[in-house]
Amino acid sequence: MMSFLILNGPNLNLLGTRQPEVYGHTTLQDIEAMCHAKAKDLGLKITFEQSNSEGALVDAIHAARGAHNGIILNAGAYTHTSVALMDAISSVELPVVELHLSNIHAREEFRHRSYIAPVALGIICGFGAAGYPLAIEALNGHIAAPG
Ligand code: CA2
Repeated sequence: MMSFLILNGPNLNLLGTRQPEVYGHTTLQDIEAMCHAKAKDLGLKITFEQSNSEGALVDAIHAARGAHNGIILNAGAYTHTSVALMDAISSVELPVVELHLSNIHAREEFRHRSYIAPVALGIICGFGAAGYPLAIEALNGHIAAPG
């Protein structure tokens, strides 16, 4: 069975509890349930993780090699700063979908830069929590019919 790692970065554990005007009312637990429902529909297995620590995210990306067929990554603020995450993605040679709840290009200038984008298969942003099932579909479609 195909298996995807859905990896969430810093502060995303706070979703639904603060700044609902930016990030909505949906909690990360709600999003995890949405992802499991979509995975069941498509006959996939998913592992859903969150960490506030850059090193733990690097470790999770390394561990995905041989364990998962692809990664969906919302790296949070590390998206805009982390050469370490970019290098980890390059090293594992797995397809990675970069995901954001908000449209990072419609926000502050410092969010326009992504260290993940150059090593990602594609990017989904601006669709809120609905972006997660969209990313699962996109990754599944890419692996079924690459190119
Ligand atoms: O839009 C996204 O998904 C982001 O990855 C979210 C990050 C932000 O730094 C990126 O630029 C875009 C921030 C996640 C913080 O989530 C919070 C949730 C509730 C309250 C405060 C922060």
